[in-house]
Amino acid sequence: MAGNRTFTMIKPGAVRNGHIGAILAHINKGGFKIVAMKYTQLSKEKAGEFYAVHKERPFYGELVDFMSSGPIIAAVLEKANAVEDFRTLIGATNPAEAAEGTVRKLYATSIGENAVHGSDSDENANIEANFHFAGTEMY
Ligand code: 3AN
Repeated sequence: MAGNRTFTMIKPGAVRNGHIGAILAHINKGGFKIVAMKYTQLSKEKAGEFYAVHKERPFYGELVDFMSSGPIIAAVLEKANAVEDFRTLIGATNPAEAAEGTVRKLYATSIGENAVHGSDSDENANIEANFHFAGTEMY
């Protein structure tokens, strides 16, 4: 059965470009409830740990530098079928290929700086939520 929670980050580029409010509104309009949220900055070490699955990819260094380059919004979202529905809401990894009206189409500038993160499975959603939040910080 599909889970009802996913994890997201509004990435440093979208924060720098002033899109926090618009992206949160988009998330709410999409029917997601925010059950945890913080405004924080990842250290290089923490960003490296979060994206460890991509360690062998050529863009890993760039990704870690970017994700630690400024503050982010980290949040846990709740909705039926959360992981899949949120990935539909944000659109393809590459904003050039993202569907009209998706968060990445509207607010991302490139594949590397693609505005938001969205978990790719229920298992990873749980791991990623616990990476950023204590159980007592999720409501
Ligand atoms: P998604 O975030 O859509 O699940 P992943 O898991 O393939 O995509 O990639 C994780 C992150 O790595 C992306 N959000 C993006 O910032 C970065 N990334 C993925 N592919 C590339 C690429 N070809 N060049 C630069 N950065 C990339």
